[in-house]
Amino acid sequence: MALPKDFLWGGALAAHQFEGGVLETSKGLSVADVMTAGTRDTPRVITDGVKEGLYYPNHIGIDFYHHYKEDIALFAEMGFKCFRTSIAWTRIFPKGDEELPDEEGLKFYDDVFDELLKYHIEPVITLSHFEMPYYLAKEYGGFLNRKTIDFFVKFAGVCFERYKDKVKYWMTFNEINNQMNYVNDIFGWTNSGVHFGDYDDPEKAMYQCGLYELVASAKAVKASREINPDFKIGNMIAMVPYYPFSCRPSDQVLAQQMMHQRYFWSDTQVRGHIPNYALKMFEQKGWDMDLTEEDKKALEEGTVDYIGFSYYMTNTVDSTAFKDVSKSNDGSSAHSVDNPYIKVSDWGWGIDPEGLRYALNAFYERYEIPLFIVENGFGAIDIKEADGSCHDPYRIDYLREHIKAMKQAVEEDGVDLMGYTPWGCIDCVSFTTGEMKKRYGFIYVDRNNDGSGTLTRSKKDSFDWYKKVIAGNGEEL
Ligand code: P53
Repeated sequence: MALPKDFLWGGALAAHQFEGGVLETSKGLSVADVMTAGTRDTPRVITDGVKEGLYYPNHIGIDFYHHYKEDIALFAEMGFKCFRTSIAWTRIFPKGDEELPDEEGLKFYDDVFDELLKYHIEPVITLSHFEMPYYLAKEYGGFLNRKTIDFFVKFAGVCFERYKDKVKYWMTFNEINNQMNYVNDIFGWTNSGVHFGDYDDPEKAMYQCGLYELVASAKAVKASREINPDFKIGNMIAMVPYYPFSCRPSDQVLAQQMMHQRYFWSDTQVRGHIPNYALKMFEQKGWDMDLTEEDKKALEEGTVDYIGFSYYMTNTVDSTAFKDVSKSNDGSSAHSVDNPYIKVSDWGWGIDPEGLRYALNAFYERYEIPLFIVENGFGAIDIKEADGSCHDPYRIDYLREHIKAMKQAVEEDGVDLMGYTPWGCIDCVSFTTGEMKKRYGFIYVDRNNDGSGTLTRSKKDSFDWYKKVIAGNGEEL
């Protein structure tokens, strides 16, 4: 028993977290470019434009913009079969509503994809990974404005056309379900360019954005097939399964209901219509949502080929508990409690490898379409020694256990899995905190929270370990 021969081993990143090349290029500002750095306990601040004197870690990232050849050579050395990244929307349409795309931005991705293909590394591309144009957020109200559907579909179409012979694997919106936590401002901002708290009914605003984004996603899927029928195009869900805290029936029902926070999105994107539990909820709340007959037709015509998902942790819910989630970034809810059976990372994210087998089965039982684990990983504080080495056995342990669980799902449970791309394969800026010290990479980057450091790259112990894992197609862990 083994993984398929063509299993896509690789690594994942997102443009805004590692590219840099923000201020000195033709790139426009994205919603991520106006976010300052925070910590586990201090939220990142979203500023009104870029303010003098404040520090924005994404402006430099790890400067992949100028280091891409060196970085891709290191990915190739590990034996990557694929590399997942995003196309920064603002390199292609700096403001978002332009008539014509920007050639300098388009050329940058031609260069990156050519460099990957030189080593036979397949690009796996997310179209929108928390980096929509700031201008669209500010001037149009982001995805709460129906016009943004067309801006996105146009951007997607330009990418499909330009890169149709270089990129086969695509995803529409990264972790489209994050905004379900509409009380923590960064999720609505990065998913949709909206501050939900500004609206009388933030939950309704969130669902309206969600509907428009689902329509935009479906229209992009349909357009992609017309451009190249060989494309494989998926959605992307942050899969943080909810476990019931106990066998108390109300905990079971609660966990089942809460899973709608994940499934609302995948149900629509895989089945091509809004699930009945959501329609019933809109009706019960008395919400008159804007979803036309034409939109419904678009949803039906734009179902995805596969489900891409991130898996970092599970979350446990107790029907008798209640907590404030306005600062939580761990997929938790008002009913979340500690799970006594699992440990947590330094950032409070639960470490639950078996949960990955659970997540794979949950998706596969429900939809029976191919799955792709496009993020998984361990954010930790790493120490680079004086001799340049970095010993990260905790990361190797984390990944080994998750790969074992993934193999069980494939080899014993029959899940159809396309590949595995651990998150932040080279250190990058943390999304939720904006820190550099929350590191995920196999490759260490000398850059610190305050922006100091030489940007030099070096291999961690996990580099050689992962190289061996790929070479043995997951048999040598
Ligand atoms: P950082 C919550 C739960 C699962 C995945 O996060 C999540 C989140 C936060 O939304 O996000 C993904 O860097 C996201 C990446 C991000 C990665 O998790 O805060 O797709 O952009 O970097 C890790 O440790």
